[in-house]
Amino acid sequence: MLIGGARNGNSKEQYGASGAERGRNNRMNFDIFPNQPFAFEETYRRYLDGLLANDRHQCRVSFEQWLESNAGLRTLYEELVQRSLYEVGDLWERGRISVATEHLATAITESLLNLAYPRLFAQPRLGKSAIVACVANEYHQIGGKMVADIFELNGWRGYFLGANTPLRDVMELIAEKHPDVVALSATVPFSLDTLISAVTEIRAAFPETPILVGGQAFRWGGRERVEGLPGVRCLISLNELEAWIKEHENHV
Ligand code: B12
Repeated sequence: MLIGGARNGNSKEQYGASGAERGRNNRMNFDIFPNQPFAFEETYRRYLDGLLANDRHQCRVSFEQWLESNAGLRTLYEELVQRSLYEVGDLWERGRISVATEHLATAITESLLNLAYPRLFAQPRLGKSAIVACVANEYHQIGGKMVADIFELNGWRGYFLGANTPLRDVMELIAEKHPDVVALSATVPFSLDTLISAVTEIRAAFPETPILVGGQAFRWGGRERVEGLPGVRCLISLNELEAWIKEHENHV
């Protein structure tokens, strides 16, 4: 289905497996819910169909059903939201859907993420906080928002600054809030240089504050550029992030 106006994408060679393939590879093993009658795969398919048909209502129904299944917010984020957007990106890259449909899919997704909001604060507050930002000129913000939400879900305060945040503003907020960690998100590979200079400057000004970096930019290489930097951890998934949070929740 080509609805028209598909943009030119980058070549497949540049980043290996297609979004759809990555989606399949990343798919959770639904056998971990042997007693659950909930049909995750069908729900995902209906959700994706809704996104591609610009049908917010259909998406909302599937999203709410998944939310009510109690499979957990991380699963909803990774297996419904992330997987469907990777598929949308893949279809766009192959010229199968228009820019308009891709933008609508993003807008629908962002509006539905708010439905998860009441779930974020079930845990007692731990008195810890994280500042989460997408680096300057990085306009992909959904992954970063999920990162901030995972902090909230685990009892931390997650200050999310959104897309394209100037470093100066991140630094000012760090000075004001004294967070326990700073997390930076980068999606497009050309954000990596900005990310690395941001990390270097934050580290110089706040040497005691750990820094997490992550996002799709690292799918295409670049981990080696950050892993040697003092106080910096590169985490790829929300699962790795939750493990990091658990490890640090008792640190003073
Ligand atoms: C929506 C979208 C946009 C929207 C973003 C709007 C918004 N509100 O966010 C807009 C239209 C702005 C956009 C623009 C562009 N886009 Co775009 N976009 C997408 C799309 C379809 C979805 C992005 C998304 O939200 N994914 C879902 C989230 C949940 O996944 P995620 O970001 O990976 O985050 C997860 C993890 O990575 C992790 N994570 C993320 N950050 C962090 C940080 C930490 C610390 C941790 C622990 C974890 C973590 O947590 C999340 C949950 O698991 C993707 C397709 C794709 N594969 O993602 C293309 C995609 C990313 N875009 C792409 C491109 C090329 C562009 C443009 C360059 C296009 C152009 N020519 O203008 C511009 C670049 C703009 C810029 N300067 O940033 C390519 C990038 C490929 C590449 N190698 O460069 C993709 C992959 C599409 C494709 N298949 O070709 N895009």
